[in-house]
Amino acid sequence: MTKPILLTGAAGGLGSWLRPQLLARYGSLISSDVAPITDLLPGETFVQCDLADGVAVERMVAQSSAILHFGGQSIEAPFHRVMSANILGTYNVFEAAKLNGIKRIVFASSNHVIGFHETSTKLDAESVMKPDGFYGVSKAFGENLASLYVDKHGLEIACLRIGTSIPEPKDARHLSTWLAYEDLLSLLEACLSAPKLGFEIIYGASANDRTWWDNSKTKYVTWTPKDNSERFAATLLPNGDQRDQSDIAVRFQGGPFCSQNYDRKD
Ligand code: 15L
Repeated sequence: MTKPILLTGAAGGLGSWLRPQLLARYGSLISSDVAPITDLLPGETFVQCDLADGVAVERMVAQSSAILHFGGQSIEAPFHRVMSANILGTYNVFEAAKLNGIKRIVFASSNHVIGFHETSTKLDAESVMKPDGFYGVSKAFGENLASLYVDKHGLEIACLRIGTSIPEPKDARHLSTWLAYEDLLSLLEACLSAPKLGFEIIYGASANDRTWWDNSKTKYVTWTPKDNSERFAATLLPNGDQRDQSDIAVRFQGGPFCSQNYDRKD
């Protein structure tokens, strides 16, 4: 019998929505988080695990066939917090996969890897990284670590630069960054079912009219998002976009992550 897929970060916002969806599609799932999950579903196994604990991560990863790595710190935080949850945590997950012969990983990276690009710039998979905080740097580390594990150890890793995955866009920036939950799910399915996957970078956003991101350079995964944030535009911006375009949180793609602790003077 094939081993189940492992979902790290299963108690988080995206993890909680994904659990029943993944169970419906794949029949079984190992859900892991540092926080408890008490409403287990049929076919689901819960492993409480701190990703910074390499021994525990290895034990857990050994039970799985593929990994959806959504665990860790999901917003900006002091460096040491980000370091243990995301830098050490992601190393532990990838290393455990290597040791256990697990090839396929989907890594929940973030748009904050490229947050300091201006919103007037269109980006693709080859655009340079411009992280907008320690969190963005940790995701950039995860992407580089993925590249290493693919090139040196033959793993197959898709890095999803997720925009804003929430039920509905809530502000003007989200009209560019929104990833509808159903599109996230179809993206995960596309990554898991691609016949071959090497190192892949994919921007995780719906088919938004106002997107800044272009996925035409993806090599292995075929994915067509269906939703489009534009249907919320009239409600969110009844008088058009009146934001001050020189505001740091408006000027750069990472939005409020860019303006947080920003003290550059020139
Ligand atoms: C992220 O990476 C965060 O995990 C999420 O909470 C949002 O802030 C999102 O980026 C965003 O940029 O909107």
